[in-house]
Amino acid sequence: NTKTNFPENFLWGASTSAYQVEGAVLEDGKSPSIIDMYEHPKDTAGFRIASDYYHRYKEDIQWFAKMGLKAYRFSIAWTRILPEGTGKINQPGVDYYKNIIAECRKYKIEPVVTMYHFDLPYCLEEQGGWNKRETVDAFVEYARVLFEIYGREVTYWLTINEQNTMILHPGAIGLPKGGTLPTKKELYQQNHHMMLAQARVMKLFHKMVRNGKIGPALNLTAMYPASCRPEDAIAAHNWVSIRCWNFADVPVFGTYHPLAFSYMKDRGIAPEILPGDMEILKDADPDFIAMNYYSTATIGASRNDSSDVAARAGDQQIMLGEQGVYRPEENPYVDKTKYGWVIDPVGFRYTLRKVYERYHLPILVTENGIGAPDILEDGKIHDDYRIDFLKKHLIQMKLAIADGVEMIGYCPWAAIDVVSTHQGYKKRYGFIYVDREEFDLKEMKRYPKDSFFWYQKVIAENGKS
Ligand code: BGP
Repeated sequence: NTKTNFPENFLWGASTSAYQVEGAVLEDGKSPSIIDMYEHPKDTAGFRIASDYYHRYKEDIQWFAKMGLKAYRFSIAWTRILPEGTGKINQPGVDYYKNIIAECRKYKIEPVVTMYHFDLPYCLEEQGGWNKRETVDAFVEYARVLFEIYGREVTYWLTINEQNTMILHPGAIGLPKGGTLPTKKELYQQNHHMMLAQARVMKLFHKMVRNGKIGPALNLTAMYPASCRPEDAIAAHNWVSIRCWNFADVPVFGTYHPLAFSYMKDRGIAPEILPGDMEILKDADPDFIAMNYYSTATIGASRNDSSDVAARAGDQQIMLGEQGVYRPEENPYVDKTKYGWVIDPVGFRYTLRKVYERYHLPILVTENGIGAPDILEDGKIHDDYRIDFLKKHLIQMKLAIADGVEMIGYCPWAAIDVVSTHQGYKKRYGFIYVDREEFDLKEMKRYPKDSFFWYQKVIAENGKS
């Protein structure tokens, strides 16, 4: 049924995250986050200035309004609100996000707030970060401050962005000084602590923010077995359980995914669970699932040698294999971006179906998009590849709605050009071009891309196609 329309109040939005867009990393009382202290590829733009949105948010939100956005997803930097991680509140930081929310409201743009997008305060990291239960308390304290200050003005809240990326691919957000990443055992312990933090925060939210809605924001992706060989099907099931469901089952069902838990136990990497923890996890009760979708995975049976890990189908870290568990395989039926990420619009519909079927919760898509080295020519950016990518995904999203999937909205990545996690400014995602090169800041003038005008029309017509 292609006649189904998008719901009346569908949130047509777009996303950014604080560290990738704001810059001003030590301004107005902000302290460094782990992002500011970690090592990043030397040949890419850093985050110190990013898109200079910290100083230009009024102009940028005006652009968003021009595009017709109904929602804008952004993250709050913990280090602007509580520079010491806990305790003293930094008023300029508080005011900054109040102003952003006020600007959104001025243009009737629904703010969608991510509380934590990879940028743990560095001072907490120095005290052990998520290895420590104290960080659970710190996150709850931070959340209480946010709900008190912004709870009446913001309806949609996201707890933690891509917890699964942080745990499964810890190097994705940079390398700690000295380059040593946590062990798997430590990572699953950190994961458990984040789960506890998230559950306590959701419970607190439902007490403090009466009409608000809160959800986890995970990178969710359907998978295909590489063939109809039964061993491939088992491996693919391993992959999706460990990579996706294990992270959403905990907030929704209050339990770890059984298969993923056996995997952790068998390898001696299961977290220490203290008495009372499982009761806390049962308190989470999210109102919706927020989902970042870029690609699908194709998974085959492990060959039980080191080639499982080396076999990288595409450049997406998300696809790394694990010896004895699964290996990524090439999918001959899908295209890839210039950066090797699988392009799979039909997989988007499939993922939406799978997520809805499993959790029966409305879905807000909080990221989806194509990274490309856009070119500015005579004040224009002809990003037809982006229009093509997004158009195909919209068609599939509409079909998913016709399939019965309940959807709140769609916030592609990104509202404006931001610093990419791995490729700096070489790889752009925005609807609005920021005129800077990797290391040449120029004037950072903003230009609407062709995709800006395309999306403007999509929104004006509520996705009619
Ligand atoms: C997601 C992150 C975003 C963004 C996006 C694109 O995992 O939540 O913050 O970075 O991926 O990734 P990249 O910038 O590496 O292309």
